[in-house]
Amino acid sequence: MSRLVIVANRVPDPKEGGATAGGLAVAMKDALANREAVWFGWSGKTAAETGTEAALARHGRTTFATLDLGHDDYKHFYQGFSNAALWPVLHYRLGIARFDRRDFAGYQRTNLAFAQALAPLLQPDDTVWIHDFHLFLMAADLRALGCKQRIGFFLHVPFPPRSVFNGLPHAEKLLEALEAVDTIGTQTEDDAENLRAALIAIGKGDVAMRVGAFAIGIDATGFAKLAAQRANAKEVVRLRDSLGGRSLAIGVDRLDYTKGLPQRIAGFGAMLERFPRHRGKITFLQVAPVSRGDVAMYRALRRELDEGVGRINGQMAEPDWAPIRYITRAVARPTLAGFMRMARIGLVTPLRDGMNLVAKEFVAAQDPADPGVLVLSRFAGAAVELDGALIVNPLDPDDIAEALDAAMDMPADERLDRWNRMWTSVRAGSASIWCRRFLSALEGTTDVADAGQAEAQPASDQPEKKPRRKRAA
Ligand code: ADQ
Repeated sequence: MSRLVIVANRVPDPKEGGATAGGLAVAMKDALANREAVWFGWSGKTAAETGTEAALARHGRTTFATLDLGHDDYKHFYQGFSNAALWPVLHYRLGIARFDRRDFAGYQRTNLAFAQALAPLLQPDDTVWIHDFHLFLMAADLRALGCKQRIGFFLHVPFPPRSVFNGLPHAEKLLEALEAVDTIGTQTEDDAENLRAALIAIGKGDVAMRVGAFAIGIDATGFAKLAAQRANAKEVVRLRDSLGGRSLAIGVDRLDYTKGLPQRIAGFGAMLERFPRHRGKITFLQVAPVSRGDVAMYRALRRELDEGVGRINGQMAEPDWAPIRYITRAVARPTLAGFMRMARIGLVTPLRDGMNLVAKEFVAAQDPADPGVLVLSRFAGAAVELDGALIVNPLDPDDIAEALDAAMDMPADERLDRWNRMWTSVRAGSASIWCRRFLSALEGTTDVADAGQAEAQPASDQPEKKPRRKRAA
């Protein structure tokens, strides 16, 4: 079997065998176990200049190939164009995006530097799979360097309607670069349709035919097992004891403005205001470790949350009960799994999210005999599959409040019925199935339109069947 070359902005730590890269490493686990692979990308370190030759480290059948980022590229490629411009625009937040031509130049330079460092490592029959919004241009750079391998591109975040995307200066350049890609994946059919429309509008109808929806999943049974094992772990028992018999609602997110955290806090406050019988009966634990702390928007978000939590706790707390507990430190994954299993309610209310794996993890973590209720944003990709959740508009605190009220009062048979539906779909769309589907579309064993179909998606959400483009010779 040919080698698989994974390209992502971040590369897991080879010393830990890839265990630290979160969702993507989990999703790639089976594929990496079965074939020779290279995982290529940024080391996570900065240096005077971006590296020209990748540092190589071997672990099992995988070679980890990493480059340090130069200080200038870190500023313009990573903090600038990727995180301050593309990230908000792709999440429909044109108004808070910050553009600077030097940032776009840094983005072009870094995509090219990645391509130049990867090209010499490639073998003729490798399959190259590029991940996410940091690397829109890289496939075109590889082609310009003469690379003929199959190249796939998967966008983990949403793709907005083209009227929003076109607000981004240089939007057309990013779309044009996708010409170099053989199979283009998005999380949902809505994202795929938006991307197809943007491509068709610039005369790239043939490229639009290579776009398909491939909903990412989790290692469902693995996470369920982890949660069951941790149900009585020390930290979990400590949390349970501290609740004094009250119900737990839990939120687990990176501290990011797309995750809807201030609105969620306001929704929880609105629930206590409007349904006072729940006061003193429920505690909300929000775990949100700081990410991208050096980007100004993120510092402002942190202040806003500190104030929001402080205000509600100040108004509502009793000497023996604080309604909200808020942790900005990282909590270990196994412990989080145990916390999720204990929770009566999972609050997952992003303003926009490609998929949102936390929603699926919450479902997997539940005790099948007494499952909790998921309150889920209609704007998370996961909402397409998880129709057993209480679906809310995250911008409306009253909607969140009403869903929390319904979740608190939900009888056991309804909780069971909703959870069973969600668990069936989380299992059917596991991470390894996602990986297989995408690779079979890219490697030519399935039509892109068929390969993206998840069993759990309603028939109306299926992409129209489109012919697959043959790879350039
Ligand atoms: P993220 O925006 O990072 O990912 P998400 O899918 O929710 O969002 O989380 C990824 C992983 O990080 C999950 O496994 C989760 O458990 C873990 N995680 C999140 N918060 C954590 C916390 N506080 N402590 C410890 N672990 C935490 C991007 C896109 C998503 C898409 C994924 C995968 O933005 O829409 O679902 O990629 O494609």
